[in-house]
Amino acid sequence: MANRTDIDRLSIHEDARAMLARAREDGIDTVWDRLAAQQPQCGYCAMGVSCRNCAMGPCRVDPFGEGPQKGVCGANADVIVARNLGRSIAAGASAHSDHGRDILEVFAELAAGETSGYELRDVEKLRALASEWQIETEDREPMEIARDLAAAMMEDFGTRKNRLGFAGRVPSVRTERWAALGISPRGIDRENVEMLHRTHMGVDNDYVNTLLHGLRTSLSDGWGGSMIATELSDVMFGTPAPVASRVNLGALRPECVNIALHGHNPLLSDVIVQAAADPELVAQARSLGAEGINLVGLCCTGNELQMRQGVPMAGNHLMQELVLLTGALDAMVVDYQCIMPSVTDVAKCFHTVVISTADKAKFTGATHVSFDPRRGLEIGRQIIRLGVEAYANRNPDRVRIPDETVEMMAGFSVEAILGALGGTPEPLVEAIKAGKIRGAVGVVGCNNPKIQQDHGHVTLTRRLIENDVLVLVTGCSAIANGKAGQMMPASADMAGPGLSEVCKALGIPPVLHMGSCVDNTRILVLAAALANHLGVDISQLPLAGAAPEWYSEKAVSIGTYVVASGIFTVLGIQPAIFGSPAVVKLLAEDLDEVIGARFAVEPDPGKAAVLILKHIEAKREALGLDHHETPESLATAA
Ligand code: XCC
Ligand code: SF4
Repeated sequence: MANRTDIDRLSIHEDARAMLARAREDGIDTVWDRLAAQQPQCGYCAMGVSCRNCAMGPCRVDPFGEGPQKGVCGANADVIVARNLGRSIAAGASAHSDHGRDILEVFAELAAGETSGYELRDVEKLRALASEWQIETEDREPMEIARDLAAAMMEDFGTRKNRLGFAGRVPSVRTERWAALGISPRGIDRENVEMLHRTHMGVDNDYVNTLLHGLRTSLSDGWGGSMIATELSDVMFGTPAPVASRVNLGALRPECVNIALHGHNPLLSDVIVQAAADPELVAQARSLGAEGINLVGLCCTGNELQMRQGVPMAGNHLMQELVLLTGALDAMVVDYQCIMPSVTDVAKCFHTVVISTADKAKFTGATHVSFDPRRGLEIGRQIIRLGVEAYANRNPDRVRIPDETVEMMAGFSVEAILGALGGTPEPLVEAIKAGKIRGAVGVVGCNNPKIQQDHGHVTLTRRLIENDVLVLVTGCSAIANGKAGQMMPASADMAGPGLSEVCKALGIPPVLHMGSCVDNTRILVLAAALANHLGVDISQLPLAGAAPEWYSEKAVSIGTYVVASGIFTVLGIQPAIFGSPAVVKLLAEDLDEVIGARFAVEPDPGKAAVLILKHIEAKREALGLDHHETPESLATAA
């Protein structure tokens, strides 16, 4: 087995450490061992200067200027780095948008009356979306409206309108800027396909042009595919409202059948929640000696369920192997994205069944139950039954559940936030103007074993709220902050005096859970609403984004659409671009002039907080609001 570093350095959390110790005892490999086994990782790839886009290659450019400076085709470091980054954006945007399409297809089938287990839970939102999409709503049945809305949204994927249906949400200054740069997204599928085309050998050989299209590709995700995923999920599964829930491995219950729902798409997991309440299945679990059926979430499927139904959360990305090591998980049900192929290997060391459900995401060693929305409930029951049967094989002597759970609050959709504010953004705007809240920052994204698990998320968030910055979280960052106890109304005590006062008056936490990774669109919608309310561009607002521990291509797409939407974004992990100083300069400096925002990279979360606070104060100054001098380093209260 590979060398292990000291366990405490791998995660900030006790539950993770306890399971890492068990993995060591039992000789079970985890993501950290495999990272160690990969050292040293390829320096060319890390700098983005390797290319295998064609069979004249693979090629690499020597970033130190001694070896070759061009690939066989003649591509230099700038072209190679830009092409690689462009493909990453397209892969991430495709993942989100294909998730959006899957939701849309089931929504269309629901509207056609062909599904089982689905309903229109938020008809008010359906009507609002339909009017936004210019669909007649008066005197019409919800199902009829849904049919037309589905058809209109389908158009956005393979559109010939050359405009996205949600484009009306974007402040006009921003749409004009996009148009001037030639990066207005025309269609969801189109931009991704065009990126693959452009990055084929011998097409787009101008790195600036490639990267501008990268912005457009990401916008087709943020204002297109992901936004459709979020909005239709709300219509079908309910728009989230504040809900109390719990988090960490203690969410598993030794006396119950434990089933984890892992991945990103709520289509099946929502039905599984319904199926788990089936009295017949509960009786079956009891007949085997269990007290009941306990569902827990992982990653973003977990976020979707926690936001809407308060389902407790077992953990984020780096917990997916460790949850198996409790010996108490009977089934792990997976849909797609961020599910490590290793889960079936770890599951084999225990009695746990891994059940894959998406035909596009199969796993060797898993039991596949093909998802079909027409038989949703029946399939949901079948999956729960597999979990109950696996419980019979559990060895109680091997069960080790490490921790008491921590309480957290979820469910802050834009609707819920505006609701807490009394229906308009005005009180938030006033609090920002008065300086009680300096600004707002989206801290989002993944875990990456290159960073101590959750240290980046938790530390950056803490420094920001201490300095009166409201933090909005999604994805794995939400779970990290929940586990750290920063997401209850009482956590207002951790915040600076201004933010604390506002949170206490409203009864909200200083760190608001806005959902899954596709739900980063909720942050865009909120930012656009604030900008529109003030009659300014998004880029003028005291906002920022951060992805302190990102790993995935989806995170690359998210970071890019956030910047392209006018929001400064700090990454905690270096993207593979440093082999091209020109690309770095473009993304970290020149973009500011053309798009009003740029990227920065800062692995130290304390320093990242300083960068962000300086940015926020500069935006405040430009808006004519009071502004502070930000110290070069922040006192650390925690
Ligand atoms: Fe995946 Fe969404 Fe990243 Fe977490 S945050 S590791 S993408 S689960 Ni989106
Ligand atoms: Fe090499 Fe060019 Fe082919 Fe890439 S596209 S592998 S740089 S020849």
